[in-house]
Amino acid sequence: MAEDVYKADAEFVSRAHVQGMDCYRALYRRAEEHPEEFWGELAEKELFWFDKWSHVFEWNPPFAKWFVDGKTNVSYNCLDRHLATPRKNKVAILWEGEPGDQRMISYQELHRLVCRFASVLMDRGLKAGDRAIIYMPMIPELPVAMLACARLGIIHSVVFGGFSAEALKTRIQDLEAQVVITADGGWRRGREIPLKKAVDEALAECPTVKDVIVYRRTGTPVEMKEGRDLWWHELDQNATEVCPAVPLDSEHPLYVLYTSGTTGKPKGIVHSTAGYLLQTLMTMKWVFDLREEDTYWCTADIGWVTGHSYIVYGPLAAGATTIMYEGAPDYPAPDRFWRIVEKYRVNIFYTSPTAIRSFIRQGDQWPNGHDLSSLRLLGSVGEPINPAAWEWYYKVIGKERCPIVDTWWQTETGAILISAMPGAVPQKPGSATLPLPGIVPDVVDMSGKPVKPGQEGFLIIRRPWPSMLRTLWGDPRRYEDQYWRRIPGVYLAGDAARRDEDGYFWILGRVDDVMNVSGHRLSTMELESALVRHPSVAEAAVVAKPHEVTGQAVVAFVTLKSGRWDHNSLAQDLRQWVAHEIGGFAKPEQIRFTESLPKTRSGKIMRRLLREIVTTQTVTGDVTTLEDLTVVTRLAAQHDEG
Ligand code: 7RM
Repeated sequence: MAEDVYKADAEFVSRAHVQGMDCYRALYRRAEEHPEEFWGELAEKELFWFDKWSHVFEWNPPFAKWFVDGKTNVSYNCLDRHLATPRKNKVAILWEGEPGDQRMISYQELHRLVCRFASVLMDRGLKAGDRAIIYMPMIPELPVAMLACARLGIIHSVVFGGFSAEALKTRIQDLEAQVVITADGGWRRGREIPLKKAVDEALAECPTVKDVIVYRRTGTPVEMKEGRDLWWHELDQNATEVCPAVPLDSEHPLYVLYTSGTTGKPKGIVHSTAGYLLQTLMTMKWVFDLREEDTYWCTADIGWVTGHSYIVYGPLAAGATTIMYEGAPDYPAPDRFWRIVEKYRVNIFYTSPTAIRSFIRQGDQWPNGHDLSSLRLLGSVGEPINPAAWEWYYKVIGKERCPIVDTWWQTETGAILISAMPGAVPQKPGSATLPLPGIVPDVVDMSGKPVKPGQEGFLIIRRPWPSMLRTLWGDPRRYEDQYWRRIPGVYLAGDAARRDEDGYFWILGRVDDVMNVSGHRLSTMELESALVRHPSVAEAAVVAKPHEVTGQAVVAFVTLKSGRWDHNSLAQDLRQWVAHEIGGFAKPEQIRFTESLPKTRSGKIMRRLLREIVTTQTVTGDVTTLEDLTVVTRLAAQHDEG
């Protein structure tokens, strides 16, 4: 089968960090044969250390330690060490608010802001090991808060601003946070997201929280609770600018990020200090081929892992200029992203397949109306990118000049693990291509045996890597069960994949009860348990159906408690309910009421059948259909698997 293969041109290759396949192979081989030397040399060369480690790594499966006994600090590496270099006055964060306001913050200035805020946190009695929840819009004070926490060793957990008060509450409770850092609100499509209001609602049942620090972004009046709520700008008046970074153990937890798993309860992914820092930094060079003069833009929200690793920690550790945009891609018009690319002469642009597909839908006139000639490299993340979207991205955005890096990774992996190095590895549309140095993935069957090229199987990683998750917050058992037990001794990613004759990886999507809508992870169980908490609902079964733009869309099958219900208004209520319980982004596209759900004799809902129904039967638009599933139920009973 002839496949399209794309290679970077000679000019790109001649200036790339890694030039040509031989270079890639040599690097990969060295990492595979001598992992300790490989990572040890990089850690020594690329990071600042207060105290050097005693050995590179320790592996007590499934628990890994990297750069054991070393002392470093992520905030120091992202800020202080640049101040003695020409980066001192380089723009670190280039920010644009949705209304069009703009800030350019140099490394020196960012350092100052971070020190001031860290001194505020210290004054409030917070110290290494304490926990902070950060619930903020996409404004510079969000990375300032993250870096201030990192400076003192306060473990932070950023909660995406699209999550509801309810979702925020469960995260605060699970983390037993002492402080919540938030803002009055943020802008999205011209409307205000009332963050402080959600915090007030969440905190009714969060006894551990002593302080709420509120940054004024929108200026809308908010209620301030006496003895609990404090204005950022008032605290800042007593801040000091001398607030040294605390030397922290390599393994000190940097942050916890909650992500959807296969149960109703989100998992708190715990990331470390040194290993995480090193691998996010290295991938900035290997994958994004970062140069000193680049303007780099990752369009993710910092509330997701992509924003943590590739807006904040990776780029700042690398001394990059990282763009941060507050609002929606289509506000005030569908060319907002291209306006930003043109205005700031963006060189590296990293976005999601969902965004690309929605650009395709809006029409080529929007990008074509702007000068995109500054772009040198394009990236994709979050979901499989279909070849048609890849080709469009390549032609219409990259003008057939820019390599595309399709980057496979997860909240759990911390950094990109499978991706082309653009000056070395030829790209095939739809494939994440080859593993990065130090990463040993494979595709295996249920028993852990590698499958033949071209065959579908489970994606696994054979060896630990520096930025891998260390555990699940408060639940080391679940960590072991989820990732290391089902196929003993290897990391189970939860994705299906195949590998072609050239060793290229093709990621096919999740194999567990995790859905991927617009690159956002959603759990089947989490949605179902939210739905059954509604007083009208008896049972709910949630499945994903393919969607042209968002990759997948949520369809909820619902059986009701006895009573008389108006299905149309109830469907609206239930969508609202999900927004309340989880967040607006999780609203099912369709709610289908049914008399019964197909089940096995042991009572397990057969989601596979429901998936078949939603993929094979075309249902137009947002209509709610009443459907009798008794036929399917009978069928299911015959094919009982339970
Ligand atoms: C970074 C991020 C992880 C899941 C993962 C995959 C899917 C991510 C790609 C991809 C195909 C890609 N973290 N995924 N990147 N699938 N090609 N390049 O997205 O934790 O939110 O999601 O996303 O299913 O398991 S995440």
